[in-house]
Formats: sequence, C-alpha cells, structure tokens
Amino acid sequence: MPKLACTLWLTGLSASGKSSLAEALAESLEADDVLCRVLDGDAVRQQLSRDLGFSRKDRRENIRRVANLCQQLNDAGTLAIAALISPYRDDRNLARETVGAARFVEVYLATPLNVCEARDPKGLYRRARSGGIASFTGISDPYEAPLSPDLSFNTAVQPLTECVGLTMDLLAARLLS
Ligand code: GGZ
Repeated sequence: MPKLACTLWLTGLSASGKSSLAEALAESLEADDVLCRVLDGDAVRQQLSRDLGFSRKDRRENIRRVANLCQQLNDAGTLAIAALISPYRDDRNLARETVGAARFVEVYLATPLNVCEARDPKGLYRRARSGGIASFTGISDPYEAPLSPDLSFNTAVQPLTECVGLTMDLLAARLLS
C-alpha cells in the first residue's frame, strides 16, 4: 500500500497523549496489514539520541535524526509514526521538508497544559516546577502550537478510540485520493 507509506508526526506536550495514540494507531494499522513503526521520543532518547539533551540545538538535532529515519522508512514502504514533543515550528518544518510535504501528516495533541500537568505520570512537571529540571517544555521552555495541523486532538475530552478513528479516516481518504 504505497500511498499509506507516510509519516504521522505527533507533536504536543509531555503527557498530552502522543505515546498512547501512537501505540493505538500502530495496533489499528497492523490489524489492517499496514507495515508501520513507532518512533517515540522517550525511547529514541534512550538509544538513537542518547547523546542529546534538551537545548534548542539538541532538540533540533533529535528531530533531524528522527525525520531522516521516517524518510527512510517511508521510502521502504513502511508507515512511520513519530511521537516527539517537537516544540518548535521551525523544527517541525524541517521534519516536513525531510520526509516530503506530500507524505507528512501533522497531528497536534492539543491537550491543555493544566491537564498534562495533572496527569504527570513520571513526576516530571512536579520536578520542573520545583526547579529540578531545567528547560522543561511548557514550564520553563516554549511550546509553539501548530498553526494548521492536519489533525488536532484534545485527549482531555476526546477518547483515544475517537482520535484513532479520525486518524484512520484521514489515512483512508488519502489512499482513495
Ligand atoms: C521536555 C523532557 C525534558 C525536558 C525530559 N523537556 O513525556 P516524556 O518525558 O516521557 O517524554 C519526554 C521526553 C522528550 O523527548 P522528545 O524527544 O519528545 O523531546 S523533543 O522533541 O523536544 O526533542 C519527557 C522527557 O523526555 N523530558 N526532560 N527538559 N521533555
């Protein structure tokens, strides 16, 4: 299914729901026999980008690496799902250019900061608020929201199944176009 070999680029704050959506999408795509791979920021930073921190420059390098991987996966016919905070518009534009605009789908997890902070599954927001983590996105580092994402979800009010369904609908529409 070559037309499905695109990149779903999930962007949003920590705990906004990127990883859950990425995993649920992979499950749904695999059930439809679509080859796909998830590149999750947390996992990427333990392997491919273990040498990088969270400076402006390092975040861009992280995104550059993941976008290159997505491009290679797409070239090989595999759908890529990248789940990275990717807080800067400029860096997401770099990812779009690297992958190719025609096969780049930007999915914005627009879950509000107060909800992400209340979830705080790893206690990172609490640590960031108390000064234990510097340059934490949303607290002491910026997040530039996408201006015209292909899809936008607020997981505070939209169930995961709805987000998956709408994303699959968009992919199906692309396949038919
Ligand atoms: C943002 C941080 C930070 C800082 C550690 N700022 O939600 P998580 O915890 O499990 O995954 C996040 C991950 C961020 O990696 P990304 O590769 O997605 O970021 S970027 O796209 O900006 O390169 C978060 C954790 O690392 N984490 N310190 N200072 N998130």
